[in-house]
Amino acid sequence: MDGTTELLGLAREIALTAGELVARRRAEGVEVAASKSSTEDIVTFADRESEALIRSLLAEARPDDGFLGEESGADAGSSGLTWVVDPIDGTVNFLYGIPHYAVSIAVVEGEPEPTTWSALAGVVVNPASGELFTATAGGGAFLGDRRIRVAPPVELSQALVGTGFGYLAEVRTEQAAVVAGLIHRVRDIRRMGTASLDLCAVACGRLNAYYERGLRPWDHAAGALIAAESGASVGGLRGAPASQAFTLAAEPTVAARLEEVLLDLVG
Ligand code: LIP
Repeated sequence: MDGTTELLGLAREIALTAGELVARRRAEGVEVAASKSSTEDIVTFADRESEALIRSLLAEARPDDGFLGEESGADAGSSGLTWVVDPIDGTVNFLYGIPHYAVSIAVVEGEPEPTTWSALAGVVVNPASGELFTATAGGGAFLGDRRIRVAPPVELSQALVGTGFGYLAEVRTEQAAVVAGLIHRVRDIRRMGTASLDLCAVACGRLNAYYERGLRPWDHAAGALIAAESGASVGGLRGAPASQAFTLAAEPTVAARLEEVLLDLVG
């Protein structure tokens, strides 16, 4: 068993354990702990509890690795590997009881910077549905035990496109203007609220494309690897890597067609 397979096994085990906790807390009722960048950008007690659990299990199993989490920040390690964690991606869906949120865990090599890291393994689990998406670098992408592939190319007018919006009203207004310029050019738009699951949706053909501006590293670390391993093109605009500036995932032909329109709309 090579190191990447072992890393995936650990990520899978910990994501499932955290997912069980998250599902339990949802059933018990969810309380907001605080707001962050805006009143809409909330963190629940379950977010914090899930990340603390993940962080402690990783520290026990891999004490020399680094950690980068949405709620508790970063610790550099000495091994050259960093675990990038979103303890509950889709927090607003989780708060409202919309069964579309995820625990996302990735392990990357190099600096914990999306534009330079090499993702080695990633896991995205939806505690509400039980769906578990996984991938290792060069090992393919899976939903459960089933290998998943990006949907075949389609004309842009037939593409079902996912996207998301930021927590600042003025940013959402700009993002909505892009959607307004795009929506008549594609089959339809889906805003499902969880970047990691949107990337996994591209990986298994439930979306033809997904794009978003403003994602944080933990939002896309695992989902981007899963999408790339499914055969999707994953990156930013103009050949840049996926980052907070822009993330676009789609079958390569669809990605090129969508990027051309997006470049006109975002400038
Ligand atoms: C969410 C992302 C989603 C984005 C939301 C939010 P969070 O992450 O997964 O794609 O549109 O605004 O950023 O905050 O729930 O971890």
